[in-house]
Amino acid sequence: MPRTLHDLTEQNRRERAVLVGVDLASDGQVPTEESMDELALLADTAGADIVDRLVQSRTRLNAATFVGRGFAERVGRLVTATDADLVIFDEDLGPAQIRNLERCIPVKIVDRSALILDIFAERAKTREAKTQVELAQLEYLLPRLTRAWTHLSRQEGGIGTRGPGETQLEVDRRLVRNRIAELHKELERIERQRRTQRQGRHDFFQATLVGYTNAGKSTLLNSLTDSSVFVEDRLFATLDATTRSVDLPGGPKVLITDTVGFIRKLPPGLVASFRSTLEETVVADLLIHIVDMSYPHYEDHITSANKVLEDLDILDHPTVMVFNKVDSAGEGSVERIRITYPDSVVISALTGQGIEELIGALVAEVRRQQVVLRISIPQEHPELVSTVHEIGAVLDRSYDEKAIRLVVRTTAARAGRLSGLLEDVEGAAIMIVKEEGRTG
Ligand SMILES: Nc1nc2c(ncn2[C@@H]2O[C@H](COP(=O)(O)OP(=O)(O)OP(=O)(O)O)[C@@H](O)[C@H]2O)c(=O)[nH]1
Ligand SMILES: [Mg+2]
Repeated sequence: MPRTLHDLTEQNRRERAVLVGVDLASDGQVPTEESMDELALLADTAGADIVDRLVQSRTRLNAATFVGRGFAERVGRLVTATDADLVIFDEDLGPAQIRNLERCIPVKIVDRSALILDIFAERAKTREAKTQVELAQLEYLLPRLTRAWTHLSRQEGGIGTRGPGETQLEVDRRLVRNRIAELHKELERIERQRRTQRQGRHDFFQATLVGYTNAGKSTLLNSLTDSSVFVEDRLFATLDATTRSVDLPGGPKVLITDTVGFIRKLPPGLVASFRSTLEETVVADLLIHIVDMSYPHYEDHITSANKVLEDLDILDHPTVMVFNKVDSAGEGSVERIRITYPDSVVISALTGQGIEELIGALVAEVRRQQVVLRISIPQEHPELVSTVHEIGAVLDRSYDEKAIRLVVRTTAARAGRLSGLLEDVEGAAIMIVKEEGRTG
C-alpha cells in the first residue's frame, strides 16, 4: 500500500512516553529506581522517548487504579502538558485498572508485560519466534479483550499495538481462542522438527548459555567460536536458539547454545510460549549462567534469571556461574564475587580476559560428568538401540546370541535416565565401566 510522506514521518516518529511506577514500602523488591531505569531501557528499545517519569510511594496498591486516583490525575495533566503519546506502567495492570486509569489519562496506557511483548514482536525473525510471540500476545490479550481495547484499533503501529493487537481487537474471544489453539499446534510441529534437528547432537556434551538479557551471552558464544551471532546493546537482541560446536582446547568437542535472555517480571505466559526455544535449556547437560557484573545490582539479575530457571524446573541443573564485563566493573567487585561465588569464573567476553579459565572450567565440568557405559540390550528389543543412541555416543557395538552389546560415552545424568528406562526391560543391563572424572 503506497504511503504518503506524511504517513511515513508519522510512522517513524518515536513515541513520547511517560513512565509510572509505584514504590511499595517494604515489599522487599528491587529498588524502584532500578526497575524504572530498566523500564526506560525497555521503552527505548521499543522505540519511545521518555519525556518524564513519576513514582508514587504507597503502602499498598490501589485495586481500582493501581496508583492513587489523585496521582493518576496528575499523570493525566503531565501527559497533556508534555504532549506525550502513551503512559507506561512498571507493573502489570488488570483490565479494570486500565479502564479506570483511562478516565484520568487521555492517551494509550501500556503495562510492562505489553511493552516486553511488543519488543519481542518486533524482534522475532524466525517462524518459531514469531509463533511463540503471537501466542504470548494472544494469551495476554485474551483476558483484556474488553471495550477498553477498542481505542487501539484506531491506532496504527506503535507500542502496545504491534502484532495481533490491532487486527484481533474487533474479533471476539472465541476467535482468539481458536487462533491460540492453532498456534499451539503450529508450535508442536516446530517442536517436533527441532527434536529431529537435535538428533545427532546426542553424541556431544551440550551446554546452554542462560542469563539476564544484555549480559553478553551472544558475545561470549562469538568469542568462543569465531562466529557472528547478533550482538547489540539493547534488550532482547536474541530471541532464537543458536547452537555452535566448540572444540575446547585440550578437551572434547561440546555444543553450546545461545538463547533468549531473561528479565525481571517476564510476562506470565511468555516462558510457557517460548517453551520450544527454551527447551534447549532444559535438555542441556550444563547451564552457563552469564551475569553482567558491571551492573551494580547484578544479584537481582541472578535472582530473576533463577526464577525463570525455576519455572522451567531446571534450577538444580549443573551450572557454571560466569561473571562477565569485568573490564567495566566497579572496584572491588572481583574480590566480592570470589568470596560470594567461589566456584565462579570472571571474564570479559569482549577483551578475552578470563576466557582461558572459563574453558578450563568447562573442560573440568565435561570430565566430571562424563561416564562410559557397557549396555546390554536383549535381542527381542532392537528398538532400544535407538534409545541408547539418543543419550550418548556409541563407541562400540557387538552382538551375541542373546544381546546387543554397546559401549557408550555419555554423562552420568543421561546414564541415570537410560537406566530408569531399561529398569523394567528383562535381560537389559547397564554398567558404568569408566567414570572419566576419576580416571582423567
Ligand atoms: N564492556 C563489555 N561489554 C560487553 C562484554 N560482553 C558483552 N558486552 C556488550 O554487552 C551488550 C550485550 O551483549 P550481547 O552479547 O548481545 O548480550 P546477550 O546476553 O546476548 O543479550 P540478549 O540477546 O539481549 O539476551 C553488547 O553491547 C556487548 O558488546 C564485556 O565483556 N565487556
Ligand atoms: Mg543475545
